[in-house]
Amino acid sequence: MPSASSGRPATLARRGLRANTRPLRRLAVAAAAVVLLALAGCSSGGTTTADADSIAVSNQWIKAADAGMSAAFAEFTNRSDHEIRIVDATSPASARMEIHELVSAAGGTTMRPKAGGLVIPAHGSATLKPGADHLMFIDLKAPLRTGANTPVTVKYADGTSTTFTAQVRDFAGNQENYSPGDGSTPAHGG
Ligand SMILES: [Cu+2]
Repeated sequence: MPSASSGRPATLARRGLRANTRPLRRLAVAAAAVVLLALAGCSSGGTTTADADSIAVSNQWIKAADAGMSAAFAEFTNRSDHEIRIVDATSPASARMEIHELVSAAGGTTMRPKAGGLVIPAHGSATLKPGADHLMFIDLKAPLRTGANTPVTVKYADGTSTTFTAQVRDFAGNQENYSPGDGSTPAHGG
């Protein structure tokens, strides 16, 4: 009954769709959904490639230690076109790990947690080495013996992570940074 629904402008449109245009409309809706999915896929692919997929780890090794603290070193190469940050590290070898940097202080060089984590520049690399940035093992659960292999996991700002295995090596240099003799915990800075 046209009179019953004459007050609603939508009636005409609805009636029109009721004919043979309905399959077309359904097709249009499906097509729009596909376009939206494509757009979503496009934008996520272009801007949020997992950090872990953009980082390569090389030259990794760990300083041998009997107890307490030690350090892991490595080179992280970023093949993406955006900066990537390592914000955390863990290993079964120690209770926890910290990302450290060295700073000059009144009493000499000391180390402290690196604010904001370790930045790996776009199309660049970050090198962790004795006397510079490093991943610190805190409270070793067992001695790190020369030749053993220990896994280390680094977590990126986007929540993805990379686990690499590093070999324990003897290293006599740069003992001053975390020598147990000079009150390592206070110097450590937390
Ligand atoms: Cu340290």
